[in-house]
Parts: sequence; structure tokens; C-alpha cells
Amino acid sequence: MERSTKILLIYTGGTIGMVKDYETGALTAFNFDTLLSNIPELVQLDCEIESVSFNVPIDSSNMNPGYWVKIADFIGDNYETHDGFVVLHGSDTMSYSASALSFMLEGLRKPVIFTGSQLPIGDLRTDAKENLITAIQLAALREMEEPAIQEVGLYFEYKLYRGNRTTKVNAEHFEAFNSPNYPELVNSGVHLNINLPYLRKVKNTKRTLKIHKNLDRNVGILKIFPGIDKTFVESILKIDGLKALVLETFGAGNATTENWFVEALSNAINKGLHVINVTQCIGGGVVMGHYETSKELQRIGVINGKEITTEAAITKAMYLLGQQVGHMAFKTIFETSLRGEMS
Ligand code: ASN
Repeated sequence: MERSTKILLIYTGGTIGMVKDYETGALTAFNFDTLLSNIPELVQLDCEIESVSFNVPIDSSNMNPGYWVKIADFIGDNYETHDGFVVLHGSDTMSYSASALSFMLEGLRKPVIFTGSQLPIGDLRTDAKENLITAIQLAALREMEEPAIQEVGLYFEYKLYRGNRTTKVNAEHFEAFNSPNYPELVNSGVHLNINLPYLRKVKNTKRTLKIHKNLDRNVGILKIFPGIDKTFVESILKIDGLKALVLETFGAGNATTENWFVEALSNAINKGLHVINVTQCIGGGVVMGHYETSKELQRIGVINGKEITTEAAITKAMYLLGQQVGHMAFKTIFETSLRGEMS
């Protein structure tokens, strides 16, 4: 007899499992059993669902690399026995976590679908039920005897995105996420419409799952703005132990050409800091050398982040630093797509 599809639900916290504390008025997490009892529809799904949970569910604003390792371990420990994984996660930092997990899970050939909600599951107008039910269906979806999705995805409000291409764009709308530089992998309407050419398939040579748990937190993000102060920039570049800096630039990767700025960056790079050029724009990407204002950055050895999101850039930097690759190799590998996070 064919065994039924087995899905592991990993509950980390987030609004999906929160209730209002009527004394303080704030939303706080409640336990997982209460969450599941709010969705009796789950038994109608044609798959076996098991669940694990963080001991103490968190608001995703408290997410950190230690928790990412915990999620990766849940997946690793159950990888052979389960067909797919659904991670219930707060929406605030979901794009960071989905990006981090995409780098940590090398050779992934099963679906890992992040989802959550804007309103708690017990709320009358909740978006949680649809998000959770469809995320489970996506994790169980098969194409020609194989899992249809073989990567880390993020499902929210009728769309499955590649996780490391997403960013949270709205704190109010149910459609809270966007993937500005990569098409949706699946659209959920009357049918689940799969965008087959855009799904990631791991090459034959990398069939086994390898979990990378070594993430280096010595990274930072610097968003530039007109009038940014010299002392401010210089003090950031001098932070003790800083190894990689994501520089959020204007438009297609442009920054001021003032001497002090270029010199400060150049000195930091020569001392071993990895500086990654990422655009502040929601869509499009960095084209180094397209304007004179980015030619200088190219000349001094700034890394081209192309159209990577800030979330994917910062987690890719943590991952690559954890791999302890050499300075030049870091630049070359960073500018290469590892998990479909850039073109
Ligand atoms: N603060 C919540 C969280 O990220 C927001 C949400 O889940 N919608 O945990």
C-alpha cells in the first residue's frame, strides 16, 4: 500500500498563533495545540500532518541565527521521513528566515514553505486559515513522482514566492509580501497554477541535503542618504570585528563620489571588509559602472549584489562568512547565484 504524504509543521510563533491580552491590549503567542484546534479543516487534507514547535513561540522580531539553526535541525532530523515542511513564522522577519534557510539547506529537494498571517487564526477575518491550508497543500504537491517544489518558498495571500526573493512590503494589507525581481512560483486561484519554468531543481550531483549551521553575525547594513555624514560612515566602517557590510545605494547602485566616501570604503575593503552593493529600490538591481557614480565603487572592489534583496544579501553574507572562504573567493561566490537568489 502506498504511504500517505507526510508533512511536518514547524511552529515558531508570529501573529498566526497570537491572542489579544485583554489587560495590556497587546498580541502575545499562544500554544500550538490551541492553534491547531482553530483549524478543524486540517483533517480534510489528503496528507498526514505532524507538528513540532518552539518551546516558547516568538514574535518574529526576536528571530536570530540560533533559531534558524533550530528550524534547520527540525528539517534535518525529519528529512527522510517527511515529504514536505511548513514553517509557521511571524511575517515581520519571514523573508530573512526564508533567505537564511535557503542558504543553510544545500541540496534541498523537498518543499520548505514559510507562511504566517496578518491576523491571528482565531480572528473572524483571519487570513491564517487559507495561508496555512494552501501552504500544506503546496508542501504535499507532487509532479511526476517527485515533490513539485524543491526549494524554500514563502506562501502568503494566494501566492507562493521563492523565499529568498521576497520582502515584506506592507504592514496592513493581507498581501504583505512581494517578489519584485522574480515571478511567483504558484498562483492560488480556483486551481493551483504552477509556474513550472521558474521552479528550482537541484542538479543530480547535489542530491543529498547538507545543512550549514555556521552563520557569522559580524555583518551590518548601511543605507545611504543625501547628506550622510563622514564621521557616521567612518565610525561604522571602523566597527571592531565587522566583516561584511551591505551598502544600500541609490537606483542602479549609485552613491556619492565625494572623495572622503570612496576613500573610507576603499580603506575598509583593503583591510578585509566585504562591502556589498544592493539597491534601495524595491525592484530592479545594481548595474555597476552604468553611471559614473558607481564606477568608483566597482574600481575599489565593492561586491555587485545585482538584484538581490537586502534580506538575502545579509543572510548570504552570514552564510559565506561561516564558510570561511578567502577574500577574493567571497566576492566571486557572492556575485554568483547559489540558491536562485539572484540572476
Ligand atoms: N509581529 C508579528 C511577527 O512577525 C507580525 C506578524 O506575524 N504578522 O511575529
